[in-house]
Amino acid sequence: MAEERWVSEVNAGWGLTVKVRRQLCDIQTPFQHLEIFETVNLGRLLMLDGIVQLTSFDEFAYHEMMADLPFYACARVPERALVIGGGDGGVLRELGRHPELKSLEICEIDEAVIASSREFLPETACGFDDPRVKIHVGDGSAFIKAHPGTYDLIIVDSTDPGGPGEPLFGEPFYRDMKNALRPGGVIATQAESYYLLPEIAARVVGFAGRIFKSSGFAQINVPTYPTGIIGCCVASDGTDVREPARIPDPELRKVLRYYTPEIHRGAFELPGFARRLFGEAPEK
Ligand code: SPD
Repeated sequence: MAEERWVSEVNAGWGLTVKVRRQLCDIQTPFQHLEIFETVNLGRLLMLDGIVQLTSFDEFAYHEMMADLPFYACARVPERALVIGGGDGGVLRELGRHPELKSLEICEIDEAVIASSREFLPETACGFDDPRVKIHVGDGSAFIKAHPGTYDLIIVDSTDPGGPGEPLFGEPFYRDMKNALRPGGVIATQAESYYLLPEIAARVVGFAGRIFKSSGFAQINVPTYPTGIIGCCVASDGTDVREPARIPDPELRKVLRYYTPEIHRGAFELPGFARRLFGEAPEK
């Protein structure tokens, strides 16, 4: 009988451990350690530098919310979307459900994430098969500076700070994203867990609050991220991001597994301590 193996993400004093059957990929790229496993109960698992990026079991929750919170918050129908990071293709797959989008660009720093995801995570990486997708390999923070006034949606599907995603957690990058939006455009960024990394969550929510007219932290339930939740910071100058401006049509509602207009509104409703962390008014 094959020997049982368990792999763990150890992060900020927490551990999240998953039983795996075999390792499919184990490479050191120029940027990070990339591993893909076949798990016993959760499908495939992608780790970068020992941090869980996705499992087949629950990646839909994160990817639908990262794509559809900004898509439906955008007051005018978005036509041009940019994903920064997101080399597994999951956010692209979700954006691809929207025929209204005329172009889907991605700027991913690590080509190996795209190649390995296409090879070992086809159900997620199918996002790359959409003919509207244009791939740029490079540094997202430099890319955004070079494209003022270009995008209706900018979605930052980054790793945690400390690795190649570090510049994506700085205030200058948030200002550059604002400049890269078309009027009324919306950004959505990976904003960490208020339980696991509260300082980082508060930092990005603070940038967004200072730079954009409307912003908020939306929580997403993802059981295979330590603490079981992760945040999406949504911000815009053109709309109240907490309120969907449009809703999915009935056919799409049957396909989506996590996003609903009710979840859109509800995701911004936070527990009292998190509201205080983010400087929101305390409960009356
Ligand atoms: N703490 C882990 C955060 C990972 C966010 N990126 C996930 C990539 C999935 N497309």
